[in-house]
Amino acid sequence: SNVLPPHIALFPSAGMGHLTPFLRVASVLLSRHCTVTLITAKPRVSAAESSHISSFLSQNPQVKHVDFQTIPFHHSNPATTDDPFFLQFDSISRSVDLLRPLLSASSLSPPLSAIFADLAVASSIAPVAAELGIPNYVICTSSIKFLCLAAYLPVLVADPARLGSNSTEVNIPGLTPVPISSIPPPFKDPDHLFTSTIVRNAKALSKVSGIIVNSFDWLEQETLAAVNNGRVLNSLPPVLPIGPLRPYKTKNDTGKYLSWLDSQPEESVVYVSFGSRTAMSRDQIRELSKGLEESGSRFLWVLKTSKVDKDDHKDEVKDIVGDSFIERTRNMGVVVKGWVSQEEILQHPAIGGFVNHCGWNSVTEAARRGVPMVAWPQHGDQMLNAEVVEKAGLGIWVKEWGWGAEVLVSGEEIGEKIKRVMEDEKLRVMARKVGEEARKATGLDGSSEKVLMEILELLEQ
Ligand code: BUP
Repeated sequence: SNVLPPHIALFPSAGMGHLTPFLRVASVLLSRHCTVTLITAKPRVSAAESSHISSFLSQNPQVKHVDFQTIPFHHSNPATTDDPFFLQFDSISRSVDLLRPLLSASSLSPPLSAIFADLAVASSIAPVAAELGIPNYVICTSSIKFLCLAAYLPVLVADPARLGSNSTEVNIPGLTPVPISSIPPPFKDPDHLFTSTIVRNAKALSKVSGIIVNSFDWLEQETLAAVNNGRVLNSLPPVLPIGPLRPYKTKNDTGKYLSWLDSQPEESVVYVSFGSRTAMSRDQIRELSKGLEESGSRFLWVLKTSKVDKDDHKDEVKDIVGDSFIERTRNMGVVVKGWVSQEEILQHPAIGGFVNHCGWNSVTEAARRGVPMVAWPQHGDQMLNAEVVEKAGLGIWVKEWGWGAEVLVSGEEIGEKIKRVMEDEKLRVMARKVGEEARKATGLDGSSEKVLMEILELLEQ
């Protein structure tokens, strides 16, 4: 027969944690000969998003690009957040009507076989896709565990006592109870923009053809089985794990830290980063620097002092951590500011441990290499992700450290945990096993590879 590979439109929302997995999916689809249209919203929140979109498009000139201007955020109620990423989720959702003409069969050739849209914009794109007669999938950029909480959130907010101060845990059918302390704090306020965004989009999930996730069967086996057996909510479409997604090819990184890594012994360096959206307090930065020094380990530390990278130019590294720290640790570590190639760093043989906030992309990158982590959730979905990390044996999570901004963790404790992750052979072996399972999942006949093939076969034209 005369089948054509599908033409798929990818529609990420704001932030590198969302854009990155979408570009990875784009690159997988291109390698399977699909036609890809990338939908992006202007203005972009961070400089990193702008530069990654441009370089991806220039490296993959066959990708069609639909760039649309969003209507600026306007809320009639007093704003419940000033987080620019949450505000942008909302602006994008409110502007999706502008996409209708751009996605119709008369504008895109060949016509679209499917739209893969971010969970944060699912409810707004669903009616557009339905009207145009295009199958609609959601890509969830977090863990399956968090997806389940998000899907069930409409039920929880309808009964405020369940997330109230008297509850100790939250019961979601089919899942092990979630401690109330792990629930993203905004979820306790139904009016918070993050909560209302998730609730609105969760309600649209029953209308989509499937929910694609950057996870793999082995990593979240019980959760995946529960959700796909209809135990969480029987209205949910299939959850389709195709991860851990491989990085896409980028320009060669020329960061000096890579040549420094080249000269370090195998598995001797702890890599420290808290993702693209966490601004750590100066006090916590000071304790972290003590911890690194006390651990006695070599380190590569990516420092961030503002939520959006555009605001992050003011202080130099030495102004933040102090000249004397740099001097004392001259032979032990490197502190950098600005964007690094995290995937490349995590794949480097010199890296032996990872102190991280458990943004889901970071977790999947650590899983691919089997690098043991110190999980230190900062906000949002990260405690649920940390639970996955702990359960899989990919690392340790000190629950008493709480949410990043709420507890000041001492240098001594940090040092102790880093030492453990770098020296505990049992942890290393368990993390390595995660790496093996990750490679199996995406290899020939692997669970994720099979799911991907099934999706593509369904969408062939
Ligand atoms: Br910062 C930084 N280099 O310097 P997460 C991040 N990354 O490659 P987040 C770099 O961005 P959300 C840097 O490898 C990962 O793929 C990193 O996503 C990459 O966390 C991505 O780990 C960051 O999910 O996003 O940024 O907090 O809050 O949406 O989870």
